[in-house]
Amino acid sequence: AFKKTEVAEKSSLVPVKLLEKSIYFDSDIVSMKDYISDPEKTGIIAEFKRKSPSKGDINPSASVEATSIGYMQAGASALSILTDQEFFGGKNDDLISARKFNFCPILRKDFIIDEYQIIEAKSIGADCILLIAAALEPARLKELAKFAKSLGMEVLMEVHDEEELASSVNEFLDLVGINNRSLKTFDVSLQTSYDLVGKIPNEFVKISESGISRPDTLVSLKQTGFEGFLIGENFMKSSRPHQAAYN
Ligand code: IGP
Repeated sequence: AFKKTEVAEKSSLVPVKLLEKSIYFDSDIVSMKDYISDPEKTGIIAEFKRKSPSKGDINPSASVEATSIGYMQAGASALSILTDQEFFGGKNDDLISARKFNFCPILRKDFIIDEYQIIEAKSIGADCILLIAAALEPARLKELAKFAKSLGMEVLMEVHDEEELASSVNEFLDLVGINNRSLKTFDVSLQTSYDLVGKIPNEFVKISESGISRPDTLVSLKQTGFEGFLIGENFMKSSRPHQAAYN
């Protein structure tokens, strides 16, 4: 099952055998699917990122501890922690820190293309991984989703158009996210969510991602059938991101 992970043995990456010794590796996850579909909760997945390719620096000195604890106190249902260094200024230690201080579902937000990254995600305490349809062949996406499920994790698949949704949907997913931001042009249009929500099969929890900045937007997305709302920049651009989440 770990066929693609031999690369780890040859490089500076932590060997799989060590990752599997992490206390989180054999622990049960906290279900993002359950938390997001709980009608008593807000459905907000609050994201921690220091910068982004579309905006550059957003909040380079933000503290992941204060922000993640504050997000949860403000009523978020789950956390999304960027671990990609190059484009988002994140690191695995950010997720490890968020995990230490919060009992809630945590999404590892990164560009996952290999089983190794899924083992790593589990070992640092993530509950859910992101798979981006635009970055993976449908058959490969399904293989990675199946692998994540075999480790007891949940899977959020992200799509940006109807074609990606139709070709990549598979039985190993838990949540389907509609990204309102095009990864090619960075243009944001909430219309993407309104257009695609009805096309997501009902067995998946429906998430609207990116460009959400107003309470009334959230209300109307909810009315069209979304249960989860992934919000990053709008919170992170504040000097105290968790206080922005209160408002
Ligand atoms: C959050 P925003 O506009 O609220 O900061 O968006 C999230 O949707 C965005 O960060 C995101 C993302 C991604 C980041 C969506 N898909 C894939 C990295 C990789």
